[in-house]
Amino acid sequence: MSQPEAHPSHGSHSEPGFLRKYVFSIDHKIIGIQYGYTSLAFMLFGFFLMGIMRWQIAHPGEAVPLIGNFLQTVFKDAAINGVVSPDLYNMFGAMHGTIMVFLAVVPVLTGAFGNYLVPIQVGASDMAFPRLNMMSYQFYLFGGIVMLASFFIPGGPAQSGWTSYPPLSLIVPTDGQTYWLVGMVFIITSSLLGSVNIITTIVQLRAPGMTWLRLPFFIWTEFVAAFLLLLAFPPLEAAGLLQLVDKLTGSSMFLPTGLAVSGAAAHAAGGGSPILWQHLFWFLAHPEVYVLILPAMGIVAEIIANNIRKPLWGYKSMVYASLALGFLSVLVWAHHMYLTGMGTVIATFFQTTTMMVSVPSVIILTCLLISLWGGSIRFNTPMLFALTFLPMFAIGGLTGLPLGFSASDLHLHDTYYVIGHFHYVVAPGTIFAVFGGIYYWYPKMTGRFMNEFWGKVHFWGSLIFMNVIFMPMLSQGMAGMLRRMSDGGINYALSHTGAEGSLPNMIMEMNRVILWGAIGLAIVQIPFILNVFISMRKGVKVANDNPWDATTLEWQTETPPWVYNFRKEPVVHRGPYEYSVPGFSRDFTPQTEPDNVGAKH
Ligand code: HEM
Ligand SMILES: [Cu+2]
Repeated sequence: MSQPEAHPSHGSHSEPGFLRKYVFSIDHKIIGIQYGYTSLAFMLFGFFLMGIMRWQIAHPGEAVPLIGNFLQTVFKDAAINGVVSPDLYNMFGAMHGTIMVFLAVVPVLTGAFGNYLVPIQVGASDMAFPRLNMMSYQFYLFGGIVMLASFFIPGGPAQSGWTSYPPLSLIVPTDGQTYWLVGMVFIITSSLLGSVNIITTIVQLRAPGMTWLRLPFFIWTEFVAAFLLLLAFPPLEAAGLLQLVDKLTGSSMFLPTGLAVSGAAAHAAGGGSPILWQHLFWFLAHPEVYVLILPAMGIVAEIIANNIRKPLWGYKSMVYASLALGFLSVLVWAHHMYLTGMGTVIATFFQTTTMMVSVPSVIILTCLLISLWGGSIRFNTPMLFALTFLPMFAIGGLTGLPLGFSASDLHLHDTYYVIGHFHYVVAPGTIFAVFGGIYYWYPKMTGRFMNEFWGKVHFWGSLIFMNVIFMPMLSQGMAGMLRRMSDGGINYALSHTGAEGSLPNMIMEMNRVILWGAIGLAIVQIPFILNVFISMRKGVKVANDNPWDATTLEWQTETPPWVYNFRKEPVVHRGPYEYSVPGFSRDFTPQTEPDNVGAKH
């Protein structure tokens, strides 16, 4: 992607070489773009793993078409004749989840969008600690490479779910889990470095006049997300290191006394607590879901504000709601653990906090919805993605409520209903926000628009196929289909035919429908990928630096932005969304515009 060209008038130092400029860059925009490419590549890879799993579920025991031989070459006994074995299914399942959450969606939101936009939107020339920023990307990349390398070791990668629950994770007799833990330690370290940078930049480097309540909503969401990462990741890092010690030295932080594996006593000292791991894992992983959703909401808010041409309704409520969301989200983690036998008192506490955390999400969603009222809406591609985020996220949030009550969760836990629930929030929810954001900021990064026609093909296709994939999962889960079964439940269904709780044919047939949905979704990503690359050369050129007639600071500098963002430090005079302000000649008033300029006489 294009990069900020050093302006000839800027000093006399020589142009940095290729390595300095693109590989070891300390420019937050280049680092953001590095994060962007890397995380989208991981997303594609995670998607590919999912595709193979969905084939196996829809056609259990049949060789994977086209790449069966390749799978056999890499995974040998785990893919004899190109058929996905239960072990391989577990590997792909664990790595799909890990890659999507830790290497794709979180990095794209905080690493790519966060890096590219936070300094420009607050009016700074770079992040507070540019070298740390580079290091953060490199740790992330290294963690990702370790994860990828584990595919090629004997025995293959980790296979105990993205949650890595002991004892299972510790008794699988391969090194995949060790790689997973080492990779996670690097990824977590990278996140911590990144969040320190984002927080410091927002606190310290705001341009003159950029008061807290003049910050774009996206900045608030990045701010809260960075705090969540900073507070919630260290316990998982510690837990990961402890699990690594268990794995390598045979200690038993997480292995209970008297553990038997396949009828024989396990080699473990005992005395450890598997439940402790679950607590430490979810203490991060629940806040982590808000690390995904908050910046997604921020992106959606920026796009909506720009395309309704009027101020966001309830900006301040949204800011306070995002702070409340951040605070409450660290108090709900054990709603993933109702089945551990925690007792009614603790369950009641976590049910209550879980219901409370949905309130601020609803506030944000409601504000965005009300904002649409009476706007003269522009239905361009970014806006279509942003608008669709609202109902898709709402489905995700609403389906979370029955999971939040322990009485109903006992039935739904570990079924496809949970899979349906969280994919609605992360896939047509968060990932739609990511797509919208790419279409929206692309002209700033490259000076050209992405193609609208193909953008709309991408949008409609993704919307339809996402729902074809995830809607049936909610029904399957309610019918009792469990998650993480490599045959999609067919053996279970056959062994219970006609019995109470068996899986009817229609529910099983949905596996094939979902496979077609996944194939469709893959196909409609092709125009998107081509659009990103072809538009860089062939896209319609922007007529000026502010092609969407936007108000926030990134649009008030040149395109693509200069290496230090602004030639002259911007001075901020107003809030972020002053659209259609009465008395002004244009329907947008940039944050940099002083009161007496632009006003009608
Ligand atoms: C109103 C809001 C929400 C409520 C009440 C809620 C509730 C829950 C509950 C209780 C579970 C555990 C279910 C079980 O395993 O039995 C769960 C799972 C999950 N939720 Fe949510 N949720 C909400 C929003 C979100 C959001 C915004 C995200 C992501 C952006 C999310 C992502 C997830 C994930 C990834 C899991 C499954 C993890 C796993 O077991 O692998 N949820 N949710
Ligand atoms: Cu949760």
